[in-house]
Amino acid sequence: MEQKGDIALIGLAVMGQNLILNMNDHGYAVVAFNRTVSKVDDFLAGAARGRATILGAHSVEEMIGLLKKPRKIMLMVKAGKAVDEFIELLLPHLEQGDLIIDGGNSHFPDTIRRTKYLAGKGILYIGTGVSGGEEGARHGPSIMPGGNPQAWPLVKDIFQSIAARTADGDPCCDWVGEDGAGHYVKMTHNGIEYGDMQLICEAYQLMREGLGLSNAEMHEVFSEWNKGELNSYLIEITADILGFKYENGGYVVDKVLDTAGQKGTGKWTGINSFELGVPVTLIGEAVYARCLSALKDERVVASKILTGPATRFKGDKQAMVEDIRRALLASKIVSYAQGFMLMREAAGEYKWNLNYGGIALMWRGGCIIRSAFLGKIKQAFDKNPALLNLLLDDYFKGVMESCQPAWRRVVALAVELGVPVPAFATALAFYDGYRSERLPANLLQAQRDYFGAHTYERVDRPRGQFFHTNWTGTGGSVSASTYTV
Ligand code: 2AM
Repeated sequence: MEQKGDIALIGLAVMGQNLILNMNDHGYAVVAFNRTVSKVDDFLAGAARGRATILGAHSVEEMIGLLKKPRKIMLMVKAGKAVDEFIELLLPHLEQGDLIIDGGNSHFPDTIRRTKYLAGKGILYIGTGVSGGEEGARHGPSIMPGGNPQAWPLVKDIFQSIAARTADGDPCCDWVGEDGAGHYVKMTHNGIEYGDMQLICEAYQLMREGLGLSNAEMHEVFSEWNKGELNSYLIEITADILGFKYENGGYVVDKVLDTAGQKGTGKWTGINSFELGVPVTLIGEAVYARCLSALKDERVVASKILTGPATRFKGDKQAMVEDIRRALLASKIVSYAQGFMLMREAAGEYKWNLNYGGIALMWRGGCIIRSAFLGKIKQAFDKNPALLNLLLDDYFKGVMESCQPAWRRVVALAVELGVPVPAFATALAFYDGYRSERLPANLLQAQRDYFGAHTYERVDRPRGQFFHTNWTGTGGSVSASTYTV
């Protein structure tokens, strides 16, 4: 009997190829296809050489014929138009109950739209986040699938077998939720990744510019940090980078131009946080920090015109390095707290039933933000699935308390020295705002009522009753009734 594939994968760039090899290692027969068909033969003769259960297809028809039913077809193509185009190419060949999976970095509204569109045609759809880069795809990524719930049993075994595993053996893959939930959680993951990277960069900048530490010294510091609470992939690679030299000497990191690129997932997280009204300030600052870094030419001009303080650090460097570690940890807790606040709001808005402990577990291994810390977040949500905010969990509250004095010293020092620490500072401002029973929004509401008769609620009256004051004696006592916040 002709060999048939358990699943097909379209898109033979490195991520696609590596996912195929990973699935094949776990005993699945995979059909490989690509828009540029020559890449199929290149793959079969190259990375897939000698693997009898990786089957090449040279047309959509051939690929369909090589699949067991119900057919499962995974797209690993460029996000956007390419996904819609492939869906249309596949549709005439599919039967009710077949499944299309999009494993690219699609924007979640597209995934919501596609899930609904295909459900109307009796075709199942999954949009899944896949994180971990090329290495992850090959040996164990974090996989965050969402879409049509009926589709999950069809690929659960495949996905969970190829995913990364935690030290306890749990797969870093579980069902996230309906329609766009998987891609939403992946987007939030990427936003948090932006935040984590920015925090590490601020710690580096403070140690370098503020304390005058060398790359070799910072390599040691990050290696040390990686042994404790901050243990994570990003701290680990930072230590590596700071120790990495060209063959003829000289540190690579010192030669890298200081302008950041971005592909847009951090920006999407920021935009969505505005839309949902959730103060995800740290990711926002991380995106803006990349934008500011990209203004290299302007900064070069400004650096010759604008001045800063002449202050030098004169204290105990070793003690300040420990303070910076604590500032990083506390800021990171705020960032994750904000990320989970965002997902909670999104779950309400888009009608998803998200499992927050499950999400922390999916991020625990395989992906770029993998860390020991996510194990603690998982524990917090296991203890209390309805936890209002991570900061209110006993463990995290304790860490915040022990880090707080150091965190304030670090932000104060950065301000004194003129070293920009937007993420450290915004995290601290959020913490102080979140723990404030009273904020100055009383004055803000008064201003709004003063110039626009937007009305205000009163501290001594039930919520929902609105008042207007005739502040100037000429504005009248009629409020602006059509205004909604
Ligand atoms: P290609 O090899 O034919 O360029 C990553 O770019 C993957 O997405 C590649 O497999 C690439 O196919 C595919 N891809 C990019 N744009 C595409 C499009 N518009 N239609 C189909 N596949 C596309």
